[in-house]
Amino acid sequence: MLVVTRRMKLSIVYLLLMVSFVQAKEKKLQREKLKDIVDDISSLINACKAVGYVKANCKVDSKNTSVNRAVAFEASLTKSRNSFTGRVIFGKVALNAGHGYDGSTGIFTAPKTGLYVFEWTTVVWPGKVSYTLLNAGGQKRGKNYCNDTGSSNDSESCSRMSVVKLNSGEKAWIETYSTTALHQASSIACFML
Ligand SMILES: [Ca+2]
Repeated sequence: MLVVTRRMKLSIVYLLLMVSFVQAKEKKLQREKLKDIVDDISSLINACKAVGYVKANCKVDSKNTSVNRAVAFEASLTKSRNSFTGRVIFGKVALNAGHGYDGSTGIFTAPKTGLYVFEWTTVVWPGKVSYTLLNAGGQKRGKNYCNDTGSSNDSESCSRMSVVKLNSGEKAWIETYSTTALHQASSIACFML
């Protein structure tokens, strides 16, 4: 029969203490390693923020992609128009990111404050002239004059780009400044910088 002596008991207790001490030390080391890794990542993110590589944080929000944040539209005429004045309604809408453009009125309403780049191309056929400008936030900007009354029997295509600052809710559209004819190939594109 095994006789457990006092000395043996002490040895077992000592052994158990040693084992748990080593385990605890290992756990502490693992924690420290993990902390080092987290610290490294944090300092990397802070460095990226400092140089502007990361804007706010590293969270990936699937609903906050650049396409979903973008404000941009593109549209063209649904039919040619001869001898008219007033707002030009580009009714055939190909893109309307941010839902700022209304194809039934031709009016763009800025969904947020910022700089907007407008480009519109007017096409006129022989003997015709178009006079258009960008009305942005109540200001008349960027005249686009297109004239095909010369001797060459072709059409003309005239483009104009204009950059404007619009506050959220301000409106912009293309309008005529004299009697105008526009071929249905005429179009507009706009994006927020
Ligand atoms: Ca011509």
